[in-house]
Amino acid sequence: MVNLQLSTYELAKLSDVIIRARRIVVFTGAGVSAESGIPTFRDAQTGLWAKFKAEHLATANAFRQDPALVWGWYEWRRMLVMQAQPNAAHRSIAMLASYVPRLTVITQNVDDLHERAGSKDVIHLHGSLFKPRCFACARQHASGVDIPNQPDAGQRVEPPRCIHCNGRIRPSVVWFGEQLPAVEWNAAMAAVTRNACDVFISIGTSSVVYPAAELPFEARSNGAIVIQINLAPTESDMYAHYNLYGPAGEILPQLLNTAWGSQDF
Ligand code: BV8
Ligand code: ZN
Repeated sequence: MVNLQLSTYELAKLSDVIIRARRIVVFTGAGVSAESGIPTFRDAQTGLWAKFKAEHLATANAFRQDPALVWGWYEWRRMLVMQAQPNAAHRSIAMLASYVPRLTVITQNVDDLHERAGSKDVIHLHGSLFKPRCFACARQHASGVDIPNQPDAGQRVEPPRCIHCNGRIRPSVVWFGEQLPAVEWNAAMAAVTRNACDVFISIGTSSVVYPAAELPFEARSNGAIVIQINLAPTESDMYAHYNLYGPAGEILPQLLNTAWGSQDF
């Protein structure tokens, strides 16, 4: 049992808020996949990338300058995800859908662990590792389901070429300086504004990347009770009514089991 750092009274109050909620939004970042063995975005990069900051690799310019370096990094990450399993946090989020009338899952992550845990209609604000497309003509590329050729951390891998225009294939993620996909962003904002959300649970994000990091603030200003579950304090602490510090794979199941008096999560 992990210490939820709440008094008995606070835990009872929070449990009541959760079980009364009709519309819950769960918003996740890289920390929700950490217990599946996926390095978080700002953890020190390993191998060749140790001397790079993720922010500098996750850009169109980095890809233009050195496509093999960037494509190798994404193939290494895709391989890690394909070898990983969803963890207790992903599974609890998927299970939560059968406990509330409306659950919306919004993620900044480019992995598919929410889907593999059973979550449906996940809103990916920053794209996916699994739908590569042509950098030149934007047509989708067939691959993305093959096992990468086992790139080691730091291996450069030449990106494949587009069969239509011979342009280089890129990951279908949103790089820094690129617009978020309008459909996904509008769906995320619709889920937290105009009093659409009773409870907003932010899990495993440092809340430094915009505009995604606006969501906890939007939810709170639209009347939601905001719960943050994170290993450490973040930029969103001030927007949360409850800050629960610790591993998501322990905190979230315990919080939901306490709320529903169950052992299902
Ligand atoms: C854009 C995909 C318009 C690629 C990513 C204000 C408004 C608009 C834009 C900006 C703005 N200010 C600055 C900007 C620019 C920029 C930005 O936000 N920069 C930051 C660095 C300041 N934003 C953009 O460029 C966005 N585009 O706004 O378009 C525009 C257009 C042109 C010019 C200007 C504006 C695009 C942003 C999307 C970038 N792409 N990912 C890829 O994945 O490779 S973002 C990247 O960061 C990942 O998606 C990641 O998910 C995301 C956020 O990081 P986190 O998920 O929070 O991960 P992190 O490692 O930081 O934290 C993990 C947390 O988990 C930690 O707190 C840790 O303590 C915790 N944790 C760890 N283990 C556990 C745990 N918690 C619980 N349990 C555990 N076990
Ligand atoms: Zn093309």
